[in-house]
Amino acid sequence: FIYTSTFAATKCSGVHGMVRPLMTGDSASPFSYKEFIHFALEETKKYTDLTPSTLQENFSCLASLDGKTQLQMLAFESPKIRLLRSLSIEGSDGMQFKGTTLEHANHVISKLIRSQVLDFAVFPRPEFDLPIFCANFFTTATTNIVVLDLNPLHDVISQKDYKEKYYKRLIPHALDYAELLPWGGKITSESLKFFSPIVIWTKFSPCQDKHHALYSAFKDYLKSWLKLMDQASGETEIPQIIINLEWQHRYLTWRAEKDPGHLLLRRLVGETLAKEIIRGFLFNGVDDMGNKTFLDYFPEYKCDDGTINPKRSMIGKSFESRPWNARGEFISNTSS
Ligand code: BLA
Repeated sequence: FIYTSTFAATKCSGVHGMVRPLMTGDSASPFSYKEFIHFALEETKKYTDLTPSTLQENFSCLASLDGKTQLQMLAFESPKIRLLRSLSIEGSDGMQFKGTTLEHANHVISKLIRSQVLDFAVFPRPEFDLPIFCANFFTTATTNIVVLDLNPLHDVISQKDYKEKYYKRLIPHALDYAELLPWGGKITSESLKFFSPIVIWTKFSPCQDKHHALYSAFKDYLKSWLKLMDQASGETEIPQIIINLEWQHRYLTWRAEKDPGHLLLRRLVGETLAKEIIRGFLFNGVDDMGNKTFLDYFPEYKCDDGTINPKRSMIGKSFESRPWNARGEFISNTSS
């Protein structure tokens, strides 16, 4: 349905379901996330048959309003995977954004020289309480912002059995990355509840070593997720399936409303198309997996007039250092 958009973003000649080279001039880019996507698809195919999702027909490849950025979207499903989807964005020199009134947007956007974005996620079907695979990498010439995690479907702070089930064996492994990809500092406090004890949250200036470490971590985390998926047997009890469904819907609802990338996406493709990409593609399911609204799940964002507070965070940023210890225990925000 994106082609009916009133906005000027145009479809480009991407090959259906394929990752293909992007942009003129991108040969000089320091790196690309294409190899990450290629690896992810090939590795996943070792474990399961991937069928192109119907979303693939609606969303595939777009050029941004400025014509200098390309958005590439891929979507698949499998017997245990409700949706595996990827959005990658590659920008070129001189990418321009016009007409913004938001100073912050201008600040962020002014740094978007040769930017690369990867938003890669795998959502299990509701019969499974598997974590959600989540890789969000935002890269400019000067900065990398990275979140790589198996986002827990259930609360890992209060539900010890869930934490044991999926993370216990992975925790020592995750610590191996802590040196090269250290904790990225204070973070939107609400996000923490969506992260697991093995989350890699980091920021760094681009360099080959870091990029290499990130690629290794991405491969390791995806392999770990695929092994968990392989071993998982689907829930047959309806009440448990409903609980899984609701928690996945809650997660989608959070991200569809408050993900930090939305502002940039809106600047790139316009308000209407960004909304379609966010609700119809990236967080597909938000409009049909449950009836609850954002404010049902997160009432603290309710304004006096009943609207959603546009602030990303009500609590503010905290967690200066990693709030999980080496045993994967949550050590609160004592150091925040
Ligand atoms: C910044 N992205 C961030 C930050 C986090 C995340 C934690 C740091 C700012 C903060 O503290 O919130 C990522 N946050 C997540 C994820 C979850 C979460 C994955 O709660 C999951 C539950 N990032 C993208 C895409 C774009 C993008 C697709 O994934 C752009 C199209 C951009 N992320 C982006 C930008 C920033 C950012 C521009 C800096 C913006 C800012 O700090 O305001």
